[in-house]
Amino acid sequence: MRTQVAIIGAGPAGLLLSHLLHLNGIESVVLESRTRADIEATIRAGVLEQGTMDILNEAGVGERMRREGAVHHGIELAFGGQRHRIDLTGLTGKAITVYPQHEVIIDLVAARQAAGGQLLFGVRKVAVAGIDTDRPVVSFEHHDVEQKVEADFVIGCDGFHGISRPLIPAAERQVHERIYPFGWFGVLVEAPPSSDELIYAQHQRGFVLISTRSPTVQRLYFQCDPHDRVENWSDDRIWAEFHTRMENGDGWKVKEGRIFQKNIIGMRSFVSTPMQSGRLFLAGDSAHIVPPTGAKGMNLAIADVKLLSRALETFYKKNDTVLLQSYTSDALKRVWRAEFFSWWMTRLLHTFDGASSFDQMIQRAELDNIVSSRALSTALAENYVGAF
Ligand code: RFL
Ligand code: PHB
Repeated sequence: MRTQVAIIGAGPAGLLLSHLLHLNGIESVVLESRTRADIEATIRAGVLEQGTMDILNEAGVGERMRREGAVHHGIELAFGGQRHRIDLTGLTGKAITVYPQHEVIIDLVAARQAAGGQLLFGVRKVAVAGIDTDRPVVSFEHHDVEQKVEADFVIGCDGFHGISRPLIPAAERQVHERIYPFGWFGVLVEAPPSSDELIYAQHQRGFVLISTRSPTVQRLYFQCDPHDRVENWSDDRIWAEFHTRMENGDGWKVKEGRIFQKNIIGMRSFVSTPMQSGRLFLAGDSAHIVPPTGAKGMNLAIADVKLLSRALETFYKKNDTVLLQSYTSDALKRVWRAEFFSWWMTRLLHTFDGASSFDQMIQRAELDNIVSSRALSTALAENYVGAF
């Protein structure tokens, strides 16, 4: 096989890149190790920035998102027994949309298939050779048959555990990382929304996030030990934790329902640079991870591939490599701002074992400052909606 761009991984980054290239007349092949059913059912992110929606709309894959996504104009911060609204739209003129990542995946797979795109599921043993030549080759097994695809470029969109990042020679690579001493226990619940807007809550027993998926399905998280096990948490124990952390006697209650999924998510901040070497480029979680507190991961993946698609288009249309050469530094500007915001939200809202009473009072003072200062609320809102 021969193609212009070989893309490893059919997450939001790989699928959208393939589609954006197609819209510019550039051919690609996407290689995904999981099945279509699997990628379309994996529950992950929920929040799309305005800029992400704009990109999906411009790419012609936003129709269902506009119809089914819920536009939110604010979020709430809860602490000290009170809830405080951050008026995202009033402060920034922008909003966010709650539309689950797996729905974005469903829309992108449908668009690729409708356009006759080459999207191979269930591939195994993906390996890459020759990224330092202008004809790299990706080999893989598909339906037990060994195959090779020769390309002009290889794009690693294969997430944090993929094979692409280690292809960048260790001597060129630098990693910046922080692993947090807590995780999130996530549940999916059949219930109506407990709140019209997302609630980010700080409590001495740990952080809680009240999010939503649809009018009938809610997504709730609470801070937990990252080494804890789902089996240790009965439904009753989970609800008791939400009630204790969220309720302050004003009558508002987290709405219970049937819990149909439970998982524990580790938290890390991670950036690997450069995001390219020779003819290999990385996009999304393969190059960087943020803790989910800032709701930035999928938005960053989409921002990366927007830059890459423009750089590849400039290469193919004008034989000009300038944007390819500056890809890492262009992408990292946004990446580091999101790393900062995600780290800051995480530090602001979580309970740290061993925090002194001074640390705890400072955390509360920072929250108080944010909700009582228009400048600080605006800074939070600008970062949250991705206003730059
Ligand atoms: P993905 O989605 O991990 O996709 C990578 C794909 O590559 C495949 N793959 C391979 N394929 C072939 N050969 C190999 N050797 C392969 N190795 C891997 C995988 O099967 C997979 O299909 O990466 P991508 O495209 O970079 O997208 C990143 C996002 O998925 C991620 O950043 C977000 O989910 C993060 N995230 C959130 N982001 C947001 O923008 N807003 C949110 O509200 C938000 N909430 C979250 C989140 C992530 C969470 N978890 C589970 C970590 C909430 C949570 C709980
Ligand atoms: C989610 O709905 O899964 C979600 C929302 C906001 C976050 C993280 C996750 O910050």
